[in-house]
Amino acid sequence: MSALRERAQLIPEPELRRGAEVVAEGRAMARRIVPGRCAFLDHYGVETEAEYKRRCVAEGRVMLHAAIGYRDPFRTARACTEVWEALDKKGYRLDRFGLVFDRNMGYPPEMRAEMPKDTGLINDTEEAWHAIAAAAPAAPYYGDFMIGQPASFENAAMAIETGATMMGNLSHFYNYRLLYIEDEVGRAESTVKAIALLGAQPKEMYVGSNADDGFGPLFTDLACTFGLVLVEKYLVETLIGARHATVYGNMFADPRTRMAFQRALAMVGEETGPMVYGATTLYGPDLDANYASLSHYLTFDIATLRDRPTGHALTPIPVTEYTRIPEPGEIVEAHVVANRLIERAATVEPLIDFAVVDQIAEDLVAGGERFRDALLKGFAEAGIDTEDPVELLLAVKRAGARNLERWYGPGEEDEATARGRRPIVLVENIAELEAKGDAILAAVPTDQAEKIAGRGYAACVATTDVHEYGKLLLEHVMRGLDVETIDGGVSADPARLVARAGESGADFIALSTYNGMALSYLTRLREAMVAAGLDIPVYIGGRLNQVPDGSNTNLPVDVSGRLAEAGAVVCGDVDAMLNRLAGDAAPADRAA
Ligand code: B12
Repeated sequence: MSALRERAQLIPEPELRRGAEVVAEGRAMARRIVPGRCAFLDHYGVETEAEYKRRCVAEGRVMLHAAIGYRDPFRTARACTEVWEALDKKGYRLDRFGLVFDRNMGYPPEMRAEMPKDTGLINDTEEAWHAIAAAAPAAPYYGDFMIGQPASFENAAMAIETGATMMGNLSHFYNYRLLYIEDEVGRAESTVKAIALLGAQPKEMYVGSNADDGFGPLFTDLACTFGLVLVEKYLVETLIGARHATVYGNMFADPRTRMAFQRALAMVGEETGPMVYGATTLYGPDLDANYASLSHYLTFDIATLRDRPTGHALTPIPVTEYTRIPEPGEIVEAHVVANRLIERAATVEPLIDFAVVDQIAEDLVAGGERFRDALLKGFAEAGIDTEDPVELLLAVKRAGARNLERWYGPGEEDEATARGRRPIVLVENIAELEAKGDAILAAVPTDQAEKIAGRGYAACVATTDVHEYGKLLLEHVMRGLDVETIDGGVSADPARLVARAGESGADFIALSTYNGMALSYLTRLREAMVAAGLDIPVYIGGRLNQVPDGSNTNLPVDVSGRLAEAGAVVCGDVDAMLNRLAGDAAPADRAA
């Protein structure tokens, strides 16, 4: 979309329910849905996690967060107890658990039985919610597939009634699309209604938003990421009358931007942040190397959280993160590393010049405010009601990261850059991904490159879930080899992907998958291809695993062999596909 001229480009619906009505409905429900208790609140004698966080900041304590979530809620509850007690025995305290829901929890409860399941936690009964709440004296933080999803309201209500006072995850509204369910307007209304419910509670409650789960990973300018946080604070605090708290960290590999983002949040008054997430993209298959990455990012997170507290807890990521969801013992190990680094922190701080990162933080705040103001002004000029939370949320989502940065980025216009603007603070991920793609292209033997380019291929590239980097990398490499790239979508429904590949005359599908559903997705895709009479190769790569049905470990296993049996071309990396494309019979020959 070259420019935003009129409302209908983003909001074609002639009629939308007024946001104020949805907010009123959510607030009214607070008479019926009241805060419950949990082991954490009782153990520390507090009313809310915010109260606890302020107490810890006053004591100079750096708090700690652990992400956890196995399909079986009772196994998850036992694991929470096990982790908390193991650390307690070592004299360490775990302050909060990030309960990692499965995508299945995003669906309205009555649909879940029929919908896909991946590797995460599924609270399928009230007993399950209560078991988690009672498992250990650590604050329960439901941060995935909660607010932002079709079941925002139902899940927020259960979390409130079982003692949670902070919960995620507004940014999921932008790109955490669920398969087989379409209703964006309904999802926006459920999201706003849930936030209004939180805002009307008699206690201080927060909706969290992880900038990295949303558009963060797709911007090239971190000032846009920070700007979207400011847009969300306006939406939640001014339009809905609730409280907003920011999570970030998954996609921040550089300590300068990690510290600067936290200090920028401090500069705009954030003081009860949920957690700073670990630098997960630093992790690879080598566990020893991951220990170094763990210590690296934690050292600087600890320093800035001690120097300029914002209430955020640290998140030590277990070293097995690259491969699969970690075991409880691996979570304990990572926390021992973090606690040891906290003990040594005072020896590091005098060596850090915070002025360097404060300068970046000031740029983020100034650039972010320009982004927010330009977005609200641009939307209003196009006729979008920026005082209506439902309409504003829909417009942000439908504009998408690329357009928002191109239209409202605070950087100077420069058509030589990826988004037509020079980033104020460069997000290294996209640049690194393009460099990775260039390296792959540079390594392709000339004859192979010529063969592929000469074949006039058309590739339909898609992902099964929110993980878009594999797809962006494939598209970059395909374009570099003169292969036409057709956008098959992110979190694409199998039937829709087949229709797209068919109507565009694609020669093959390149599918990237990460959430641990590779086999069930491929099965549905093959069924849709047979039904549509589409007979083209399917190349598949990413994390090719899945939790076997009836599994007693709840841990995913590799399914590469079964994917090949089901007719897919299994690729450990991009080269594997390039070799096949060069080796395979040309598209024309195949059609004959
Ligand atoms: C970045 C990331 C995210 C980001 C994604 C940002 C974005 N918009 O893309 C965010 C934070 C949003 C995210 C969310 C989630 N994530 Co995540 N994520 C990761 C992480 C850290 C990196 C994955 C990545 O993109 N790597 C970059 C790619 C380019 O590198 P690569 O994988 O090495 O790819 C190579 C090959 O695989 C190949 N390739 C990839 N695809 C294809 C396809 C073809 C056809 C070919 C030929 C080659 C190919 O190309 C590359 C070069 O060779 C991994 C852990 C890790 N360190 O790998 C977890 C991970 C994949 N995530 C995981 C999970 C569970 C989730 C969530 C479900 C968590 C939750 N409950 O919310 C959500 C997803 C929700 C949803 N709606 O789908 C798990 C998957 C578990 C499993 N399968 O066993 C992992 C392994 C982390 C973990 N240990 O728990 N995630």
